[in-house]
Amino acid sequence: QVDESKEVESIVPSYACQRRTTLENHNTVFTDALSLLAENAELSDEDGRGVAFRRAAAVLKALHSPVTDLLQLRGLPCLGGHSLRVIKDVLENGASSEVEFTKQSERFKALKVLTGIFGVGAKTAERWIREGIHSLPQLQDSAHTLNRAQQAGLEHYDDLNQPVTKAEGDTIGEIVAKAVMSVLPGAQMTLIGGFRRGKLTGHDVDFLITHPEEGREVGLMPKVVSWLESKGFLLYQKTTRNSYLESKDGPARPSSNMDRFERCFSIFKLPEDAKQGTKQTETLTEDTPEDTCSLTTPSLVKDEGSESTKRANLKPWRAVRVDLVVSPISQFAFALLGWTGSKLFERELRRWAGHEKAMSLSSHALYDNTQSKYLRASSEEEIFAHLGLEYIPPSERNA
Ligand code: DCP
Ligand code: MG
Repeated sequence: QVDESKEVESIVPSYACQRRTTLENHNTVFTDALSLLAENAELSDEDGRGVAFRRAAAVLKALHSPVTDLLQLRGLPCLGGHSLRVIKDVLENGASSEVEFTKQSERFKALKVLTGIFGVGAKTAERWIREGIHSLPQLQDSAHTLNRAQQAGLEHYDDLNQPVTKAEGDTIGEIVAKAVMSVLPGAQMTLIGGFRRGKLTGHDVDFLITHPEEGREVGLMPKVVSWLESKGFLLYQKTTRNSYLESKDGPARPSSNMDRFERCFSIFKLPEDAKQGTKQTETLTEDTPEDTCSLTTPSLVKDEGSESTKRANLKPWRAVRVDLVVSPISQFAFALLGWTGSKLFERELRRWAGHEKAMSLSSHALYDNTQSKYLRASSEEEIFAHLGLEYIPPSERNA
């Protein structure tokens, strides 16, 4: 029996970054349940519990067949008592009573609605709920002043809560690529996040921009943003600076060199016609959709993101969350690995590095604490090799 469990464990190693997890999930009934409990824990400021559920779900995602009996789970890592109870409940009753209870709870529903607003995190939602705010109309009627991000989030609530398709992501990619090439010929842009892992939909579109010549990327982000803004493609943007500067003899710490812009959180205005195909994008890129602004219906939130409301809007564009990241070429491989995800895969990579290799991994660098030095890499493959891990391609990082 000992041998048997050893065998199972060798099939499913305990760190998600040691496993190949494709999008083909044979156990969605269990992973959906565990993910919902993870989400509820994260929204309730219980990150430890959240991670435990995420890890359990990830183990089931890595299995090659559906679980039909608890005995099949013997020897598998990361399945704690709580997760096993949930799985057992689903096996025996078709659903988990805890999950059903959570889904129905006013608190969870309110947390979901409020954190569904771009710019609203769990803490803010929690504060509002304590004041009796459970819905968007209640929030609008309240005296709360929303920040710029939250205002934009509220205004585009329905669009931003509708999944982004790969086709929409590709169209946005063409527009961003055009912006990048216009302001810095020779710069390179890569699709990152869920779409790089092969997902068909996502909550946003993520891009990484660099230039093969170190330093040429400095100042690039504001130029890209200005270009997009001048063409009317941005409904909202917030650019944050890169505060990272590698020091020769110590771990990464924030620098005073604040002239490298690094990240832009934006809400893109994607013309409907552009979604049809790539042909029309060209025209739309030249021809700003500025004049269509007036068709925005600010009443979206007041009631009812119902289908009929959406149809009645007839606005010829939709809002899409887009994240842009600029990295110097020397950090590109780390940025690429760090921004491809999944979130759990990233977390597990960093945990592996720290706990198993005495290294610190970030989206900027890999530091070896034993040798007291940074380990360079110009590809993801090299980083996996530094970490003593078998290379896992993006499509198999869907933990
Ligand atoms: N990321 C991270 N830590 C953060 C933000 C992002 O590790 N604080 C990484 C992991 C994510 C990737 O960046 O996979 C992109 O972030 P998203 O939130 O966009 O996640 P995905 O693209 O994976 O999911 P979705 O398809 O829903 O956009
Ligand atoms: Mg994403």
